[in-house]
Amino acid sequence: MESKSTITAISTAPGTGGIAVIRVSGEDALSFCDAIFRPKSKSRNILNQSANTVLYGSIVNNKDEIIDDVLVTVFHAPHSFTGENTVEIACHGSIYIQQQILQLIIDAGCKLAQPGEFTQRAFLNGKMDLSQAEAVADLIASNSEAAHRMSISQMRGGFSNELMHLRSQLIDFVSLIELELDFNEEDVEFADRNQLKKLTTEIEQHIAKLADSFSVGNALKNGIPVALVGETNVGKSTLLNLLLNDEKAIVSDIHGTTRDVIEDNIIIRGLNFRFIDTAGIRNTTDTIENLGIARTYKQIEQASIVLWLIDCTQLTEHIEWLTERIEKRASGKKIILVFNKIDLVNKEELMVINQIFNQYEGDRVFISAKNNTNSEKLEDALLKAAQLPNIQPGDVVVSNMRHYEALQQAHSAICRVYDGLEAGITSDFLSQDIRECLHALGTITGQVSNDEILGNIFGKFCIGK
Ligand SMILES: Nc1nc2c(ncn2[C@@H]2O[C@H](COP(=O)(O)OP(=O)(O)OP(=O)(O)O)[C@@H](O)[C@H]2O)c(=O)[nH]1
Ligand SMILES: [Mg+2]
Repeated sequence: MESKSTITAISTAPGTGGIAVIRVSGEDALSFCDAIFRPKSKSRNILNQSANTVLYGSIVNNKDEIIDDVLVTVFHAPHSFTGENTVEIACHGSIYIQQQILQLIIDAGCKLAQPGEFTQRAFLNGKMDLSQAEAVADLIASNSEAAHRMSISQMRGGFSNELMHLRSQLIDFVSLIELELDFNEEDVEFADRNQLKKLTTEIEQHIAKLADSFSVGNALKNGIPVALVGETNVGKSTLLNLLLNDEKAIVSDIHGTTRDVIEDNIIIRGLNFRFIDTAGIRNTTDTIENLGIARTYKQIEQASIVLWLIDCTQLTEHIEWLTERIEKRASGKKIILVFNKIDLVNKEELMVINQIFNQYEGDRVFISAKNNTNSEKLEDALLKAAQLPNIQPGDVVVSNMRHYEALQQAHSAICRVYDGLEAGITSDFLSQDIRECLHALGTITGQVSNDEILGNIFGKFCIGK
């Protein structure tokens, strides 16, 4: 990447809006913008404007025609998001105006920014570390209170501070161990092994706690996976459509309508759930349907919550057969029994079907997916089953797979250090494992990175971010 070149992009969402913002960053940002800007007050221009202030004027083309009246905000390096000279032009949000202004800036010699290039520059210029830069993307994508809290805490450096603390402990540790290497001949031990074991345990626990938070972080970010399962025709797809408020899945009274997995996210009372409709479980010789049922089993295994739907009008004769198939795969997960089609049965019939599942302890809800009866109760049960800790502002929760994998590597390295101390291995081997732990943690914050890693991370951003 040529970090010296000046880049530009429309930073607001594509399309028409009240206003749009075009960002220009790099050494020549001020002069490129000054060339197309006519200030309202003749005595002022972008070049002599003080930093962090706003200037009112017009953007004009090379025929001196006015394109739009705009506000420009001027930032001087290093006090900007990217750490470079930056101008943000706020114009009226017509797509035509945005494109015209962008074109004029490019004609002045500016380059169109690559996806994520502004944030990448912020990282390369030391304005933030890699995990904070990644949090910018998460913050933009956050669609629930919890996801927002996680990403804002990460962007503001909550996670980075914890990693910095761990790294400094490890660096002290490794320096001490490596000092011993210098006196190898004399067989000295500067560092008290018991104290080192204590420190290693502390570091190990800290890393484990961060890694463990991923299950919560991942669920909050990508949605808590909820599988809708049961026999054919019990109303799984009807319930999915009701929850999503969309005719996403085909509903019919033909048994075995759904063959494939159909899924979508929905926020319920601030929590992100991922609902997964599946093929109904039954004994069938249909090859395609059996492939679908195999997928259902896989979804049960991957879900956190299983909604087991039962048709109140059809007392299944294969309860044991079915129970075995669902329970075997759902062990350790929250199962909610959902008795559907209560509009078709009376109270006595409902009691009978309820009793059939008496031996069953899980939560139960009685609904009519077709008539939207008791969906609030189902939501209550889902929220109770989700049992995610309440994320408080400032809590550090790992939600990024790359960070999680790095933490796992760091964890196994620090465990090796502990085992090494127990076994009394020599300092050179200890130092190798501590350095590996440091390396893994360094990949999260970007102290250790390469173009491939950066390309992977920033390539997934949108242009203009
Ligand atoms: N009366 C009534 N009918 C319902 C209710 N829920 C679903 N149905 C009907 O039951 C039939 C089957 O519904 P689906 O949602 O396709 O059932 P499914 O469980 O997805 O079935 P498969 O995809 O075949 O496994 C349809 O005719 C629905 O209209 C309900 O609460 N009350
Ligand atoms: Mg279906």
